Amino acid sequence: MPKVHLLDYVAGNVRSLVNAIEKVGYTVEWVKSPEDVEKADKLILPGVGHFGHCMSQFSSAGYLPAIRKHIESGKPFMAICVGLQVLFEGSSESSIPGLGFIKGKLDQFDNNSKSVPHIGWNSANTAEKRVYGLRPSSKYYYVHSYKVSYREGELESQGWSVATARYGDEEFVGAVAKGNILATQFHPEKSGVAGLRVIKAFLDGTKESDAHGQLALKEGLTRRVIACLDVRTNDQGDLVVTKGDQYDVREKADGGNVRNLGKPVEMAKKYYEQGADEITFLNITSFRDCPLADLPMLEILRRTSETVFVPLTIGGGIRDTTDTDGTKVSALEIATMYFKSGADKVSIGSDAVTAAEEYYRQGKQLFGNTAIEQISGAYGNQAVVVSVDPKRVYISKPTETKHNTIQTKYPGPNGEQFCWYACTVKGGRETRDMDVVELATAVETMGAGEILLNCIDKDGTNSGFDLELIDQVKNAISIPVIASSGAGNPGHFEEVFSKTRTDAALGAGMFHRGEYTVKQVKDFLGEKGLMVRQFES
Ligand code: 1PR
Repeated sequence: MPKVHLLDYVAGNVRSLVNAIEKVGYTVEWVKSPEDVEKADKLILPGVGHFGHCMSQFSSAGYLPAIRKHIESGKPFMAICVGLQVLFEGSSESSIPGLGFIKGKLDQFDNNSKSVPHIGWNSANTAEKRVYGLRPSSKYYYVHSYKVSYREGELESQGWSVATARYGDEEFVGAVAKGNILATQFHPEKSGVAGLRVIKAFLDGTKESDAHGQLALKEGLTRRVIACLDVRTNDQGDLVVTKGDQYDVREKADGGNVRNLGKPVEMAKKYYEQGADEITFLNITSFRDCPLADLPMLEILRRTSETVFVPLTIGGGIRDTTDTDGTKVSALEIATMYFKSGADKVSIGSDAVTAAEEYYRQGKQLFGNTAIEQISGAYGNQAVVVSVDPKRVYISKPTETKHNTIQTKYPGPNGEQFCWYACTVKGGRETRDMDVVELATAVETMGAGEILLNCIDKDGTNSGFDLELIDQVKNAISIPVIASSGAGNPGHFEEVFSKTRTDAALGAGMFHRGEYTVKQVKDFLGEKGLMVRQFES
């Protein structure tokens, strides 16, 4: 198989990139030193995290002259995400200058009217030009807070072909190509078949793509639909996908066995092929075991990332811990194991609540030592999701509590008109004196990039999402929110997208029980005029 060289300098999920390269018929050779760069014919520079961190790692390892030489020699060069960013002169994210191959600087997305980071599937529109397999009708997976604003003619006058995307009222650069260089702000290795096509075109040297698909351009970020797999070991010792009713995963009859809905890897692949925009695995009983002994979840990620080319999130047990032999293991080390196995994001549940409690106890001070801060510091905010498990506490009037309350359309058992959402830990087993707004704002400050907003009252009820909860959290923070719990039919997805400002919506039981497919949800959203990405085969 022909070879491609991959620069091994960054932390993050390079496994998916390797899998994607192998999928299109190439093998990967790692570049481990500046001398190795000279051996490369085709070189790929992956990038995650922080602009300055990325540049300083390059320069301290002595890579800068070797990369310059490679690019100037005219040999094929591809850069991804922060890899694209460092080709520019600089970024407002850092005072460290970029490589300066392309004139211009990056700045942050405006978060006044939209969530930042920009996470999800957006266009890479090349107008009439045909560039490296990019199609105007396709969608690609982006995750970033900083962007190169697009100003018509500016990059073109330097000889670049430009693909653009639009987020709210901001138009930005999705990809650029010139001569031997292709750089994408999106992650082609996470962009399904559309992304694999771009990687293949680059590796095959097909700079001009086919005419296929030069049809309808649908610019903008799509509505993200996520399939979630709650995973645990059942009483027979097998790792299975399960699903609770308000977090109770045991059958009412059948001897109270753990509900077994299928095998994690197979089900993830099925949802990918139905068009799921992301897959989330939650290891729901991780608090009982030592996570390091929990190797099956690593294996699940490894195997899933071989066939599933959309982002994978893993949750459960991400916290500082002690291994069975007494060795201390940090949350960052556990997250690193997951990233190396194919995860793009980790989701933190109970530990985030503990960290937020400490944050308030210390008078809203950050010490940099929480799992959220450590992991987002090393891998970027976009890699850290906080999973929240709130449940309603009803009250007659807001003055009965110090917490952030809402007036609810759905009164409590004694006709209470108000409620607040109490945070829980250990899968809802313990309730804490902290409300969901306090938790969400604290973790946003610590560096979480996204909130997975479950709701114990709604979980498994098939009665629709808790729109009041989603509104309350969306109004408090500017990072993206994933609505979760209660989805029972495609109409519930339409409702949550049209009645709230949620950034994504997640379903579990309705997919696992085979009542609806992800495709049916997306078709329905499309019929209702909401933009979605469809699976390309
Ligand atoms: O606390 O960091 O170890 O993480 C544990 C993780 O496991 C948390 O993300 C927590 O939400 C999750 N978890 C723990 N126990 C359960 C349980 O069900 N007994 N599952 C559990 C949470 C919620 C969603 C679910 C949606 C949609 N599951 O993931 O899939 O509610 O369901 P639906 O569409 O069928 O209504 P830590």
